[in-house]
Amino acid sequence: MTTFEDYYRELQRREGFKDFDLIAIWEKADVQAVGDDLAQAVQAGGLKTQTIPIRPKSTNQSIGNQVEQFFVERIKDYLKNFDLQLCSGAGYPDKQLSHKCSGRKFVLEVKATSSWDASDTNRVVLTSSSKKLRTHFTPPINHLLVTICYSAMAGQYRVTVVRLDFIQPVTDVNIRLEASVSHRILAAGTHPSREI
Ligand SMILES: [Ca+2]
Repeated sequence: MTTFEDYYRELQRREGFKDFDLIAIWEKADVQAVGDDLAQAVQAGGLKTQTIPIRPKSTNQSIGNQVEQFFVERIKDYLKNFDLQLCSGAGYPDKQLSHKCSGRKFVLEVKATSSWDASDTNRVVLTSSSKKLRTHFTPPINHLLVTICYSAMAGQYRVTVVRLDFIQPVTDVNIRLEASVSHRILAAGTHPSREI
């Protein structure tokens, strides 16, 4: 296993960028402030009691997306000290939290899952590029992963648990190198090709 900090160092080396400080240590006061505001908003917005509207015949992936969208849209109205915003463009992170007073921005990635299982080894992909971090954020950059757990009882979907992970530089991550091609790369390639 690698730490998140080591991953970013290696990633930037591969991307050809100078070492930019992409992950900072969470200060205790920020962990408290962010956690408290999210907790009171979950409570005030009734996020664990509301029924989540899910379109009939949705796939599991689509249900997860609808849960996430419901949660994000609703909690926005109840946060007192932070603004939850989309982080525009594809890739990590999908959201950001802005502190209303200072304007300080926190990286926020939201995932929805049907249950929290401490023995589950399925991959939860965070990032494969530093582009958005470098263009949207300035150090110190704190990363928050919000996992929304939901369940369906008699066809009614509800949020059961909202788990916050304040990711630190020393947090362990798995790295998987991937190779990909594009039509453009293939078209420009010198390997034999043939169209039939
Ligand atoms: Ca997401």
